Amino acid sequence: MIFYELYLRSFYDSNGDGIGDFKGLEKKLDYLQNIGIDSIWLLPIMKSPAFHGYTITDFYKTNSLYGNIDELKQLLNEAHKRNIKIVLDLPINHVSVSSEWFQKALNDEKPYKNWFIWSNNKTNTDERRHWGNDKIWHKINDKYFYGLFGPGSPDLNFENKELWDEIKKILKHWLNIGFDGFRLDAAKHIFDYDKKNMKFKYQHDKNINFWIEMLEYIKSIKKDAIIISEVWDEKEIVKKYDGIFEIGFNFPLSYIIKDSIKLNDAEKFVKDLKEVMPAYFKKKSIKTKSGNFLTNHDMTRLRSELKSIKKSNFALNILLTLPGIPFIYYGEELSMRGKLKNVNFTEDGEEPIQWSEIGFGPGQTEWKGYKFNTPYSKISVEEQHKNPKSTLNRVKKLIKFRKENSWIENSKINILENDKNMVKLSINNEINSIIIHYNFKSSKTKININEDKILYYSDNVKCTENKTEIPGYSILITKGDL
Ligand code: ACG
Repeated sequence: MIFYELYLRSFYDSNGDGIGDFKGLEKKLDYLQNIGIDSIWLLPIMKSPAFHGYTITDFYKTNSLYGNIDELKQLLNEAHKRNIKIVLDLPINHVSVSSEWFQKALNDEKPYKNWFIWSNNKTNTDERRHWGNDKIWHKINDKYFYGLFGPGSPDLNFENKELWDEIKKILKHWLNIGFDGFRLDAAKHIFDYDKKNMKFKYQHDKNINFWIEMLEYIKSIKKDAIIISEVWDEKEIVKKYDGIFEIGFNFPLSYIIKDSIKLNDAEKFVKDLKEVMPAYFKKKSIKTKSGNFLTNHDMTRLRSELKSIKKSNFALNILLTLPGIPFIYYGEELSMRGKLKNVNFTEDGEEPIQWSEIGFGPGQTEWKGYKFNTPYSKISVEEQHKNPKSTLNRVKKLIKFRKENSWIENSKINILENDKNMVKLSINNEINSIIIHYNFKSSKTKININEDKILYYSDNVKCTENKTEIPGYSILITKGDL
């Protein structure tokens, strides 16, 4: 599986309003197929007043700017014809403040009033979020409500079992429309408020109980549904959720890859890799697959984070050669730029994909102006198609290799050699083996390898007798021995 995280608004516009839509994506499925993508994580597309779609006003409707249910069904159909699966992002931890549910709750209407969390005399309404220091209690009329992600998104109160049934209805609704699974937003936040002591507190056991029941329900409707969880935390917390979901985003890994490249430190890479992908170093079976990624829509884009195209291409090489499930954030295949001021302000990492060199034209989305990816800056699909050395063509070549060796997804890692600059590791299953050399240095390095053993390289290598020269920030893959 090769996943592509896709933000519809910035993808392809079919009706000239400058906003990407279902029909537009349908037109561009061939683009994704051509790169080798076989699975899409679609960021929220339900009715929402927010550009990001994470604050929902109606869980059963689509955002009309994106199209109607029939257009969505047709998109799913066309994707399935091409063997592309589409997984829906599902933010159920909270709703939009302007949703009917919350508006009715404000009027004390039942059952909605009990679907939210209200302050009482024990509440410290000045309590702050443990990251970013934002307020978590918000005043509306004469009441305070709990909204961990801000004043626009009151949290739902999952102590109330009625809501569990409502969520099941929502799950069924979207599965019946044809989605292949869900990306479960904010999975560690379902129970993050201790109502007894009126204090913020993660209750991981309760979260896990909730998700187990939801997952059983999903599987009873669609046996092979793909479930991906978002638990953004330290590895100790992520571990608590191991075995619950089929795929779990590996946040620690995303930092490790980027940091080791920044520091040119192959030793750090190896040491940390063993800690964040432990199941891939041991003989035992893997319970939750590692969802590998470099950045997502909540982060500064890869190219801006690493500040060099050589380094960001190297990171993509690592991403696509490790076991687990790789996720490419849209635009990463074009080295798009985007620097986030903070996690509450994600627009800067969600600029329109540029289809043509001039940055405007049919299909181009224009809902926001270019700040980081200006026309003629060589990030358009048109330009990159033409250039064999472009990131787009590199990614295509890399995915081709990955797909020809799809066994890598469920394989094991074995470190063979490692120093400050180089890692030599083998990737194996019972019947296959390859050896990967990662050069974390900016300059070339020589290794003892015969040309006839080479299977893949990211940048031209030079072979003389038994020696091969690998350029800086590049990889070389050779045949392994079982
Ligand atoms: C998801 C979506 C995001 C969305 C929401 C809300 C949730 O991807 O786009 O916001 O529907 C937290 C949550 C995540 C959440 C992000 C944005 N992402 O856990 O579910 O915020 C720390 C915290 C994390 C926190 C992270 C944010 O522990 O919980 O994520 O900071 O930066 C090390 C540590 C790790 C630490 C990191 C970073 O890795 O191990 O613990 O994480 O460093 O310091 C959207 C919009 C928002 C809007 C909301 C309603 O984007 O603007 O408010 O919807």
